[in-house]
Amino acid sequence: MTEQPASPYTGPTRVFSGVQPSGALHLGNYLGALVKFVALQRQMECLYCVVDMHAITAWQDPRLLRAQTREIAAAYIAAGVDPSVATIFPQSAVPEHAELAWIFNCVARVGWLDRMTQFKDKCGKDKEGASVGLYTYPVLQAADILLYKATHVPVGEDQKQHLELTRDIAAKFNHDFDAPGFFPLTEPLIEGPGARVMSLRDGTAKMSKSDPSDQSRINLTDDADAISKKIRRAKTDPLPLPETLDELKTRPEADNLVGIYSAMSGQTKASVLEQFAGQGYGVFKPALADLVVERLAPVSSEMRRLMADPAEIDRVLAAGAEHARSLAAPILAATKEIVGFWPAA
Ligand code: AQP
Repeated sequence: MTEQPASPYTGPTRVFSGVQPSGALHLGNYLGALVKFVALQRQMECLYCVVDMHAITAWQDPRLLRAQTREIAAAYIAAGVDPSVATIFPQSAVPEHAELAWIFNCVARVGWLDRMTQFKDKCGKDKEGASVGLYTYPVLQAADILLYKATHVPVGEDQKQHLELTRDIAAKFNHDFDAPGFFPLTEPLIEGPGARVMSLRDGTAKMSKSDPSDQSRINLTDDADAISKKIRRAKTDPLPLPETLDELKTRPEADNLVGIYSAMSGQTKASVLEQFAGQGYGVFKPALADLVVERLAPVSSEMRRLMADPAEIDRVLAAGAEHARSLAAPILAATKEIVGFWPAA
């Protein structure tokens, strides 16, 4: 990939991130993305998108897609994103995303996309049957971010490689079109105890919406009983919890549960171990279940309340889209000017 010089970008700092409306949100999405969205909203200008154009890279029932988009917007607000402070909007309401993605399709190299591990993971053995959109998904993601010249992107660890590609596309565009500093070299914000939440059934696999087993994840819409049962049945080993972080390294399931406890309680993993070292899962799992229920119950009840008033969510999404478009349009127009395109009729 291209050598990346220090960015001469001097514009304002801005945050962009998104979640796909492709199924119920889980604890990984909550800790990897939503909690960070809330923490950042008063530090920088924030745009939080519901990326429905990404969702259709895999089949989505058109009768359900708008409701799914509303549900993600409701999850943002229920988690604490304030729509009067941060901009919440659906990606497909801002057509400039697709237009910039085309330009970036002509900047990104096939060799770069061939290295994207998420594409390989998602299409598995059926590469021939995967959509072209799934393959070029990281290019659209770069367009989502750079359409607003976003300088920071809060995401889970699984998105690290895509963010590196966004930086490569920005650097190559700036270089090829002799426009130093036109696009920023965006910084991913990944750090944090919830950056990689693993499946409850397999401590080596990411907690994921597309895992066929619902027992593998805690959904934001699960009630207290479902959460407790899933944690009680979570795969573990027969040993008590250890005293040191080193001893967790070879115990992925124990490490994951300790990590979830740490992220949900705001303590370090070391202090969680201090509290529970020597205890078996008969003690630790109920304590973890109580903590997760206590943290998620207000989020899921607020989500239910918001979903009962779709008109209000639609108002938030429409106002957000209008604002997002007002930021995107001049950046796309300047990009087209640099490329040598005709201005819009
Ligand atoms: N397990 C996870 N731990 C921490 N963060 C995670 N994220 C996803 N899974 C975890 C973060 O959630 C944000 C939104 O993700 P997305 O909706 O774009 O979908 P995804 O990354 O493809 O993850 P999913 O939810 O697991 O869906 P599938 O099953 O389709 O892969 C991102 O910031 C992501 O990093």
